[in-house]
Amino acid sequence: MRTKVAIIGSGPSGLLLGQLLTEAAIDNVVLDRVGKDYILGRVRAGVLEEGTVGLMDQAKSGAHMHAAGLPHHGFSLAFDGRDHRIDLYSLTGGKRVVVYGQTELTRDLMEHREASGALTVYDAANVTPHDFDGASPYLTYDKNGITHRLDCDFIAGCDGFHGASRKAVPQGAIRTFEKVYPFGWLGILADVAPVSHELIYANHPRGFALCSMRSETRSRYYIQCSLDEKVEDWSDARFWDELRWRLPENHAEAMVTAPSFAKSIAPLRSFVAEPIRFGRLFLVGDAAHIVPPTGAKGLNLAASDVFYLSNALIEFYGHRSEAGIDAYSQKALARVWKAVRFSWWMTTIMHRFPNTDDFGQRLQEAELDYLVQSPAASTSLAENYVGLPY
Ligand code: FAS
Ligand code: PHB
Repeated sequence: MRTKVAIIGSGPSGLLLGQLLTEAAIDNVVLDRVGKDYILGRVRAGVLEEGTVGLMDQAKSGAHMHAAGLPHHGFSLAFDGRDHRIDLYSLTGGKRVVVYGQTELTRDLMEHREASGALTVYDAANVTPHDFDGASPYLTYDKNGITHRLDCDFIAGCDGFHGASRKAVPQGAIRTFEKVYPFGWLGILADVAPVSHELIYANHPRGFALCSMRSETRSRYYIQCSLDEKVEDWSDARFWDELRWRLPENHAEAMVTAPSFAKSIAPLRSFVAEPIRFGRLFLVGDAAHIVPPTGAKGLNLAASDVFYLSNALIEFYGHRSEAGIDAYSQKALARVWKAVRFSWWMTTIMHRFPNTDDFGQRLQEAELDYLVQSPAASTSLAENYVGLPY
């Protein structure tokens, strides 16, 4: 079998890239090691930058996002027992974010891909990139007991942090940067009205908390937890009590609870691989970088990588120019590192670190005070949160 672009991974990166290439009449095949239901069973991101919204429209997959997504013009930082609203819309000259679950976005892309007739191979085992340092790369994979070969011009490694693509790159050709945080996020979903119509990021002596949502009837809540916590040790009652402790009184009292589902603990890390182009192989999204979810950047960085790579491939097939391909790694990583910085910074000011001394704690408090009292500081937060330009 042959295609122009072989895409490993049917998550947001792979599906969005596949749709943009299909819209540009560039043949592509997406392969994933699991099935659709497993992918749609993962609960992850919830906030889309305008750039991501625009790419969903360009992929002709944005209708449900516009119908069900919630445009948000601001969010609150809660500390010292009260809220401090960050007015994204005013501070950025009219920009906003859209609250829409990654699960729904992935489902929209899957449905539009199916309708387009483009090929997706699910349950493809042992997907392995070959000869990507030459002009005739190919993939092999196992399915139904048979080993298949897929010849292609390019391979897009959209297979996430634990995927095969980055591992296929020779050790000496890649450099990685990593920071692991000494805590995780315990998250739940509950079919109950959110405690506030906007997101609340809370810094409390007991730890960080985040009040988010998926719709006006489905809430998404997180609390910072230690890395040795186990989901089974967290009953709903214990979770709701801890969340209330960490919020200002008005929210704690107003909170409506309901049985939770999708309760899980996610570790937090910052990770970047450099470069992210190796001959005819490109790393995209979580295969190339990971950020702590505090700044809501993970999914949105996957989208900006796809923006750069899809334009580069469209330019190659349209004008036989390799300029975009040659610039992909440098352009994508320049934006990635700014988002890595922002996500690290927001994580350091909003979480309680186990070894922070009194001096460090006062610094964090001063940073928060400065942040909400200085228009310049709030503007910097706002422009990073809505998403820096591509
Ligand atoms: P993904 O990991 O989503 O998709 C990779 C795909 O490749 C998967 O379907 C996988 O099955 C497939 N794959 C892997 N190895 C393969 C192989 N060898 N062969 C074939 N297929 C293979 N971001 C936010 O912005 N906000 C959040 O709140 C947030 N929460 C998160 C919580 C968790 C637990 C995790 C893990 C991530 C979270 N993220 C969050 C980040 C997340 O949204 C990612 O940025 C996003 O999923 C990136 O999309 P992809 O790059 O497509 O990678
Ligand atoms: C979410 O709704 O899952 C979410 C929102 C904002 C974040 C992280 C996660 O910063």
